[in-house]
Amino acid sequence: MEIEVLEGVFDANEMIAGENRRLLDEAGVYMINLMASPGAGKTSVIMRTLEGIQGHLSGAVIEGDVAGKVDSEQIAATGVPAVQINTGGSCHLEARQVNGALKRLDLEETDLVIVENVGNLVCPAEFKLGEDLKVMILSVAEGHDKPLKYPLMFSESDVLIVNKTDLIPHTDFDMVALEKTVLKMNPGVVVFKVSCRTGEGLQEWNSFLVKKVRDAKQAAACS
Ligand SMILES: Nc1nc2c(ncn2[C@@H]2O[C@H](COP(=O)(O)OP(=O)(O)O)[C@@H](O)[C@H]2O)c(=O)[nH]1
Ligand SMILES: [Mg+2]
Repeated sequence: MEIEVLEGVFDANEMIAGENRRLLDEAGVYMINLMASPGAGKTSVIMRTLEGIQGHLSGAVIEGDVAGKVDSEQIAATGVPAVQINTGGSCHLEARQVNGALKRLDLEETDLVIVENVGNLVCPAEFKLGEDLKVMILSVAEGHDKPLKYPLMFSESDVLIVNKTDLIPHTDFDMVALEKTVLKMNPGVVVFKVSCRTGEGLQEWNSFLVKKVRDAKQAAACS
């Protein structure tokens, strides 16, 4: 009998990410992997997105944090199903942890799963979860030079949400420079400029997401 040797942690993770993909496809669920630094506004964007998709899609959230359950409690208080994963020190979510969380959700009743990854601009980009869409958030207070320092996440993401645009007048954030740098490393990236404080730009993001989920459902129905 031939024994397959997995090439370390990434191969093993990718195999389970594939299993997650099968679970999601079977139930017709779309999943986004939301990544950003701590405090960039991941939970705020999720709350605003859940508001925006109400009446169109049914959402569920998987929360990844090193410790605590503050974010999942905030989501669950709105009535949306939320599962908390504590990584116990690890700086990213792995497919195996998301697999456990997916099995605790009623996927047949869900259109969209939003995964809030652990706050970090490095490690989450390296671990596939079985997601349809990689979305990253950069908040303006972090500075427009971040793509040059964390190129993997900016080049791997399908969508970049620039959050906290309400703070631009108080910073030296240069949106033109940011877009120029990001589009050079990732020409296909879709950029949304939003403020969870004022609501600016969120409708565009929500409409884009609803369309993505519907298009995926339609493509699955035709195949
Ligand atoms: N001014 C401003 N503050 C924001 C915005 N979005 C989030 N925040 C604040 O930023 C902090 C961190 O947000 P949170 O969503 O918890 O970030 P996370 O750690 O990435 O999940 C909170 O105090 C939010 O109220 C925004 O668009 N503008
Ligand atoms: Mg959070």
